[in-house]
Amino acid sequence: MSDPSSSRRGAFIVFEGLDRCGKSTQVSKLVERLEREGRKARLQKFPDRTTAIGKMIDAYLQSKAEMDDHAIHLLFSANRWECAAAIKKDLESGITVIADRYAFSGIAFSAAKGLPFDFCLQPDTSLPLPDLTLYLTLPQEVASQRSQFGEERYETISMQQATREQFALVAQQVTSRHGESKWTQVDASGTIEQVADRIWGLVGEIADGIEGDIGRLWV
Ligand code: Z5A
Ligand code: MG
Repeated sequence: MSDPSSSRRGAFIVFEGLDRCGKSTQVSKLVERLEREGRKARLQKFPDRTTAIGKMIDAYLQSKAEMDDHAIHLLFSANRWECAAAIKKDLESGITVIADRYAFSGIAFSAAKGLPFDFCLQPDTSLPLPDLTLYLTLPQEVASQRSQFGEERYETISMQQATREQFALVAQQVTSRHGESKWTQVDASGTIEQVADRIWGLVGEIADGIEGDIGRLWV
């Protein structure tokens, strides 16, 4: 465990992946495990449906409201920006922040709908840069059989396939601009415990804190 008097900041770890691959389950498991080991950790879900912007996003996702594709894309980004200062503050005070989706979902889902990739990338420029993104992968047939798949907008096989292709382009952008260590693909098949152990092995030392400043996304 890290020396509490050290000047290390908390790590920013993001979970990404297609629907029902187990992100929310694994984010909770990781936060619990870090806390059990005496480290401070906080979960940050995106979209954060509790804010005023988040409520508009929630209505859109549940098909209770319609919105222009560009407008909803910008709202997803605005929802991250309204949480950015709190994320930075926590990282600086030594808390590990674990995000359940982030800007990478924003790009992949909107680009899959047909918006230009560069337009999708721009609004999140300069947000806190994740120190590690864990991209969970699971065969579509397994994900589709999990509970509640198909209840919200985007939860169709064709949309998931298009989004998978866009996530591959997002991964290229992250690794070429920020380095190979920033994006790691994780096999999300197996039991919840097996996946959690796999993830624990990948998180490794960064859970003890990070030396150096928080980076800026795409900068
Ligand atoms: N979206 C966007 O367009 N733009 C953006 O900028 C952002 C998001 C941030 C809602 O996201 C939608 O918003 C999403 C992307 C879009 N659209 N789609 N499609 P969300 O994060 O709120 O979605 P969600 O409702 O949380 O679902 P999810 O994230 O897709 O699911 P998950 O978190 O990956 O899976 P889970 O909830 O952990 O697990 C699903 C079920 O499987 C559950 O019953 C678990 O108990 C079970 N499970 C989990 N792991 C296992 C294992 N290993 N074995 C067996 N069963 C398991
Ligand atoms: Mg989830």
